[in-house]
This record gives sequence, C-alpha cells and structure tokens, in this order.
Amino acid sequence: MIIKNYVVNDMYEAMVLIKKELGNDAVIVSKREVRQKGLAGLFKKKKLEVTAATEVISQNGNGIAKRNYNPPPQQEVIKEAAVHQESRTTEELKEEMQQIKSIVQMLVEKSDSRLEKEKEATIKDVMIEMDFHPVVIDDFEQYCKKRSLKPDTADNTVLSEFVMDRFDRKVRVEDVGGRIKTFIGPTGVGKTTTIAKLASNEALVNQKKIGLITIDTYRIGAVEQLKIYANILGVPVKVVFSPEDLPDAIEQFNDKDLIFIDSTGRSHKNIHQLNELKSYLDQCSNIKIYLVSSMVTKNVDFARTIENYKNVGFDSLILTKFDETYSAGNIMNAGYFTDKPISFICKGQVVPDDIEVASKETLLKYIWGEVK
Ligand SMILES: Nc1nc2c(ncn2[C@@H]2O[C@H](COP(=O)(O)OP(=O)(O)OP(=O)(O)O)[C@@H](O)[C@H]2O)c(=O)[nH]1
Ligand SMILES: [Mg+2]
Repeated sequence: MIIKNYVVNDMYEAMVLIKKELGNDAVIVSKREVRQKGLAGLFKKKKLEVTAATEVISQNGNGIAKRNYNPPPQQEVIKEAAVHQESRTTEELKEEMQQIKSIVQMLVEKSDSRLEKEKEATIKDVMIEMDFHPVVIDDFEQYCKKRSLKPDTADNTVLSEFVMDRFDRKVRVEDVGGRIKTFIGPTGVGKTTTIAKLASNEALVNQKKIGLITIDTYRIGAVEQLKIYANILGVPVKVVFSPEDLPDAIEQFNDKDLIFIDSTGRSHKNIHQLNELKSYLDQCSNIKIYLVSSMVTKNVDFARTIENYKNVGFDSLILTKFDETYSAGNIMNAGYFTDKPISFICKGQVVPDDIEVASKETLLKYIWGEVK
C-alpha cells in the first residue's frame, strides 16, 4: 500500500497529482483544510491536505504493479436483503426510519459542535504553535475579556491587534554597547560563535583593537575553539582560571578598544553553577553582560532561563538560531519576562555574516512569518 499526502489549493489540483503519481486506482482516504504558518497565515487562504492511497503487490523494473480488484459477490448479498425486506411489516419499517432519523440528527449535531470546537481552537492553536508562553496567552484572554470578546471565538484581527500592541509596549531593542562585553547563557546556544561574529566585524570592518578572554575552562575544547577564531583574526586570547584573576586579565588588555569575554554554558536549573558564574562577573565593573538565548528553546525553558539569570544579572539579550525555527513566540516571551532590550539576532552558523543588530522591523517580520 502506498499512502501519500498532498497539500494543494483545491480538489482539482489534488486529483491531477494523485492520478499522475498513484494512477487511476488510487482512492482518497481523507481531506482537510490546513492553515499556513506564522501569524500572517491566519489571513491567507487555507490549503487542502489530501491523503490518497493505492495498493501495491510487487515492484519490478517497469514500476509499480497494482493488484487486480475483485469486487465481492454482491448479487448474493442483495438477494438476501430483498427476501428479508419483504418479510418486514410497515410498522417495523416506520420504526426503523425513526431510528435512522434520530441517528442522522445526532450526527449532524455532533459534527456542528466539532466544527465549532475546531473554530474555537484556532486562535489558541496559533498561539501555541508560535510558542507563546502561557502568560502571554493568559494576557490575550484578559485582553479579549476587557473588550467583551470570547477569547476562543475572537477573530484573527483581534489577535493581530493584541500582538502589535504588546510587541510595541513590551519588546525593546537596543545595542547596549560596552567596551568590555561578556556573553553568558545556557550550553550550546551560540555564545562563542556570537563572539566570533561580533569580534570579526569589529576587527575587520571597524578596525578596532580586540582582546579575547575566556573563563570557559570547564568544557574540553572550549579554549581551543576561541583560539581558532583569535588566530584567524590575529587577536590575542587570555585564559582565566579563577574569578580573582579576571580583573588582571582585563587590565592587561588596557590598550584594546574592545574586550570580549566568553563563558561556560550553564543550565538555568543549576543554581550552584550560576552562582559560580556570578562570582566571576562580580569581580568586574563597567562590564556589559549579554544573555545569549536560542530561539529553538521552548517557551517555558526560555522564560525560566531569563528568570534564573536575573540573579546573575544581565544588560541585554542576544537571540540566536532564528534560522532553525518557524516559531517566533520567544520574541514576545522575552518582552514579558524582562525589560532588558534585545541587542542582536543570529540566524546561522556563518562567521561573521549571520548576525544583525536587532530592529523592531525585523523582529516583527519573524513574528508575522515573513522570514522563511
Ligand atoms: N543554526 C544556527 N546555529 C548556530 C547559531 N549560532 C551558533 N550556532 C551553532 O551552534 C553550535 C554551538 O555554538 P557555540 O558557539 O559553540 O555555542 P556556545 O554557547 O558557546 O556553547 P558552549 O560553550 O558549549 O555552552 C555550533 O554548531 C554553532 O555553529 C545560529 O544563529 N544558527
Ligand atoms: Mg562556547
């Protein structure tokens, strides 16, 4: 059996494709309307998802051979049914008709309420699909209530108005700058890569004198990773093994325009590790702390990361891995969980190209699903 899914504009398009790919014997198993991705998808025409199937018994060099279809001996069944029918009284038939009527009525009611539920689920589904945090979804429900609207049945425009309003008021962007910058955050979010991108641009485009420091002596290969970038750029690196040595390392880079400090990836759940990180940062003054966080992180962990890193302290956010997700909810989630601005967004692994200064315009495009 071959089963294939087709996402098409209409049934005609589906039939042409199914006939071409699965042949004349294919049958349609199901069809349903599907919404396109992103907030903008709410306003686009729905597509049709059609599932078709065909039976296959063998495959040879000439392609797929299909089983001959032998219809069941229906003549026999029909004859039997006719004899049975004659023997029934009019009363019995009336009763049967009544039963059929009530079954049909029940089915119609069920399908109406299912359709209603599907409609109700749409707005919330979109918010969940976009990975909005439950706090944002609650806020939307309050927003609707204040306008005497039912959140579940509010139309698409209400959600867009809400998103625009909250985005405007809660999400901030700003490059917070700083001569000494450190990059903190969970493991693997792109701290070292982001340093490489920023340092490259500052060294090569802006001709700045750069010094790199790493306090990441925890992960095997971390120092070498930073040294590789430093060698390519021709800038010096210092490795710091304890908090009290950090001020001295910074001091030695007195002649540098910019100092980038890399740190060990720390889980937001490990309070002991976060305190250890804080003990390094407490040694320095005039340092800008960038919390790096990945867009791929699910909303609850993203929010918890922000919450738990507040104890370490940070001045701004860098959001990475935009290229790896369709769900831009974390942009909004950031606005709800911190009043610190977003400074940069990263959208790929390429150093130094895949980074840009965060702008509200670009962030909105991600929310609307206009960036693929
Ligand atoms: N797709 C994508 N990959 C990225 C991005 N930024 C970084 N990466 C990749 O993510 C992986 C981890 O990057 P690192 O820079 O080593 O992350 P880190 O936060 O320093 O990791 P730890 O030091 O182990 O905590 C690497 O494969 C990077 O190339 C991005 O914006 N998009
Ligand atoms: Mg790293």
